[in-house]
Amino acid sequence: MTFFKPTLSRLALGMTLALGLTAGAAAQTIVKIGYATTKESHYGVGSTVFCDEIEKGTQNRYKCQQFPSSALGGEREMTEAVQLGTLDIVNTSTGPIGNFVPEVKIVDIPFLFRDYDHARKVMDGPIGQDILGKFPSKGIIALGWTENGFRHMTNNKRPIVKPADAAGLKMRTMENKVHMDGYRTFGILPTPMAFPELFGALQQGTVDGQENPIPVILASKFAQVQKHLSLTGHVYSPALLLMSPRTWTKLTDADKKVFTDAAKKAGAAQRKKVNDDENTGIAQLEKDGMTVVKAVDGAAFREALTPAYASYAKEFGAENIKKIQDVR
Ligand code: EAX
Repeated sequence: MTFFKPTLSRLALGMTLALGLTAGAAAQTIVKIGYATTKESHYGVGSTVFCDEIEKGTQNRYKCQQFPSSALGGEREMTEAVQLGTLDIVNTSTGPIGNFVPEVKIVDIPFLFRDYDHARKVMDGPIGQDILGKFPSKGIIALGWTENGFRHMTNNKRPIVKPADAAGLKMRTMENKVHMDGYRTFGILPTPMAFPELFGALQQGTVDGQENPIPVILASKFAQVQKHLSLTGHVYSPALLLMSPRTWTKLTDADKKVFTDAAKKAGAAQRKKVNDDENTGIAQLEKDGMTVVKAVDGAAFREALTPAYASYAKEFGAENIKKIQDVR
C-alpha cells in the first residue's frame, strides 16, 4: 500500500496556505455598530459610509456588522453597552447622551440654532469639537458628529400652529430633561420613552404625539399612526458616532486615524441624506396621508420658552448660550 509521501515543497506550500488562511482569518476584527432607525435611513447611510471607509482604510482588517432599527435596544441602552464594551459603536442622537456627558446638554436647547448651516458650523467648530473632548473621561470615545436633524411635532388630535394648540397633548419625548423643561412651557405633557417603544405607543394612543426630524418620521413610517405634522423645527438634534474605549485602545495610531476620518465622511453623508429627506419628505408624508402645518407661529413658541431660557442660562451660563447663538 503506498502512502502519499508529501514532498518538502508540497509540505511548505500546505503550511504557507494554512498560515496564510489562518493569519487572514485571525487578522479580521468584526466591529458591531448599532442605531435606532432603518438601514435606508440617514443613520443607515452614515453608518454604511463609516463601515465602507474603515474596511477600505484597514484593508479589511476591520469589518462592520450593522444592527439597524433598534435591534440592540434604545439609544441609551446602546450607549451603556458601548461604555461597558459589549457594543463597539453606536450612531446615536444626543437625546439620552446628556445623562452620560452633561456638557452635551447645551446643544439640546430648543430654538438654539438658526438653521442647518448654523448648527453644522457650531458642531464642526471649536465649540462642538470641545464637547467631543469631554467623552473619554466618561468612558466613551466620541469619533465625530453625525446628524439627526431639526425636530418637528406630530400628533393625532389637532393641527399645531401655536403653543396653545400643543397644550394638554401627551407627547413622547426623548429621555432628555432639557427638551422636557422646554416643552412644558408650551403646555405639553412630556412622556420620556425609549425610541423602540414609540411606534406601539402611538398606535395604542398611549401618547397623543411625538417630535422627531423628517428623516425619522419617514423611516419609521409614523404617517401610519400620526395624522398631523407641524413644521415647528423646535430643536436641532445632533448625532454622534460613539466608540467603546475597549475597542479603541486596540487600534494602532494609523487605524485610529482611519476610524476618525471615516467618522467625518459618515457625518457628511448623513447630513446629505438629511438634506435629501428634508427636500422630498414633506410631500411624501402628505402623500402618505398626513396633514402638514407649514406656517407654524415660531415667534409664539420662542416667546413661550422665556422661563425655560432663564433656567438654561443658570445651568449652562448665558455667555455659553450666546457664544453658540453668535456663531456665523
Ligand atoms: O435618533 O429617540 C428619538 O426620538 C431619536 O430622534 C431617534 O431615536 C433617532
